[in-house]
Amino acid sequence: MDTHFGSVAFTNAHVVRFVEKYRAMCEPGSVFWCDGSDDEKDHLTREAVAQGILTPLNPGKLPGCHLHRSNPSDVARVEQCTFICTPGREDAGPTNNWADPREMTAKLHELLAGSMRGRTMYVIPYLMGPPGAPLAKVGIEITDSIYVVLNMRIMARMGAIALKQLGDSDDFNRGIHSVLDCNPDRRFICHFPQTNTIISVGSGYGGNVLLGKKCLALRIGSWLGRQQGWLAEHMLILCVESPEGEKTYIAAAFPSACGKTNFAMMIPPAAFAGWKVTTIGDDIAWMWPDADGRLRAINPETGYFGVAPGTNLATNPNAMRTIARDTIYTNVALLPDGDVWWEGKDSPPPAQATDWMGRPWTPASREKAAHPNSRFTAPMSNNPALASEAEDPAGVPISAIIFGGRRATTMPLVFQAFNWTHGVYIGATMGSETTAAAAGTPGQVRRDPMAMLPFCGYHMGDYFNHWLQVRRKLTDPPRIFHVNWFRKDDAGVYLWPGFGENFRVLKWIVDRCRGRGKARETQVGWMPRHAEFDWRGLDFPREKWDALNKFDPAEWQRELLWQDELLLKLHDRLPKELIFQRELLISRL
Ligand code: GTP
Ligand code: SPV
Ligand code: MN
Repeated sequence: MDTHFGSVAFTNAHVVRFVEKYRAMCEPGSVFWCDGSDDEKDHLTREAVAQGILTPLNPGKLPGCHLHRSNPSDVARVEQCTFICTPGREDAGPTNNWADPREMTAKLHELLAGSMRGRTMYVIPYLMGPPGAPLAKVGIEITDSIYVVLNMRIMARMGAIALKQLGDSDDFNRGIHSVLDCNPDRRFICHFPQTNTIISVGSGYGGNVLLGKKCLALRIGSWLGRQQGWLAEHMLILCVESPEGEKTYIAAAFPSACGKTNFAMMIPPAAFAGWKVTTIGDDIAWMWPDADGRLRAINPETGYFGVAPGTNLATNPNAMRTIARDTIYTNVALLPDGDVWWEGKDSPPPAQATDWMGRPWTPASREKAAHPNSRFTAPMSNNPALASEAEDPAGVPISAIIFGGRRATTMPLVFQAFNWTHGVYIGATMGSETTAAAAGTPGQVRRDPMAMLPFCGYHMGDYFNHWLQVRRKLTDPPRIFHVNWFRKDDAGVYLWPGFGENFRVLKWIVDRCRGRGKARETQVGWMPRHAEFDWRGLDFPREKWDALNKFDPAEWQRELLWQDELLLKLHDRLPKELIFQRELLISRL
């Protein structure tokens, strides 16, 4: 039995053939062809509520919002279950899990056989990127999860708009997803770049199953980008507008749960009257050299799948407004009045709540009320600071690229690379503490090159080389910077206030790009002096600044040895430019 909601016809023969193949394999009770309409959303939302997948929240406080509780064993990306399936192991490189495409396909098809009996198979056509953008891409995701359908319609342009862009073409990403029985032992997220196919089984969590996001936009995207001369990056995109109306576009790569959404939505401190920051994207950037030799960027997504803990009216007021309606909350705590709560939402904690696993919770409880990786899914159109450029198929010209990690020691607040090659080295050797966004122990410093360690769909050495090659097509390359909001003092307290105050760093970066900002040359790059920062409205003592930017030779020595671990792993495909950069850094140190 088939359900077609609106009037959208699935006439593309390649799509029909693809769906029939998996209908025969998965044997669903019915097939639901999604058109992306509001009627369809209402119908599916009612169905999800009836099945207990979503809980409606207080309609007075949070209109159109719902809570979802995931399986407690399925709360984050699982890097150990994520595979790149290329004919040769070396094409995936030593930083990815690899599997033989034929063997993995056989194993997955066996798991999928009969997996949807008595259930509905949803067919989701979606478009990544504004319609008409040169890099815009169509995907068809088959899934047996209503939660996936309802999230996908927030995160991507779904339904008729995607089918229109596709026309009769065979050029679409084929995505197959089944939750199966949500058993971690049968959890595989597999990418087949040669056939532009993704198969994900055994999970219902965001990055594992919203296949347009990390799987297509980054892993397959980076693979396509290398072939076609563009970059698919784990980056936010924002616009800084001066009181005079001068606009500067900036992209920034911070690892998962290290501050992209917050930086992309920041509000400048009150003293910077007339300055504005607007959001183009909060997680993914597709960037290409344009005919004028500038790097242009689009955000392929339409929503924010953001970290809830730590989000509040002081840290991120734009996010709080964005998630006040039409939002799906996953694994947050529920209050008796149908409101939601998480650690760091506001103080004091509620007297009682239901925790993310559905158990009674009070402030005396030892465990957290919300999962540390609890998330909101909200449409970007809710964002009061959404940039009009977010829908522009021509994208925006990028003036600066910022890399940043979560580092309690060693790394200063901000420094600028001497040039593009040095900037690529800084991005390639970046380190950051692990977070709750991926399964595993949080708080361990690891190398996370360009925040792409879990997302690069091919050999990291080739990826660095691709970055160096892109430079050749740029006559006006973006300046490259490194930031760290997370340095701590000896008592473990953050030295930098962060959030909106990060605007001071942003303004220094804009001024550097515009040839106005001052800096001194250091061993690691160009750094601002205390006097060269715009401190209006903030008294930030000189001693604290010195601690924040302290250069510790012993720490840098350890840093270099850490970097070597990665560089050695990649040695047979490591561009020689990066080896020279390492030597230059050592001689400066
Ligand atoms: P992904 O969605 O996983 O890619 O994460 P993200 O990079 O978008 O990170 P996000 O902005 O959601 O921030 C993650 C966590 O870091 C949240 O708990 C934030 O409150 C916290 N955070 C963000 N910016 C800052 C900052 O400037 N200083 C401090 N101390 N914490 C921050
Ligand atoms: C990340 O982990 O970087 C995220 C969340 O943005 S997920 O979509 O799960 O990848
Ligand atoms: Mn991310």
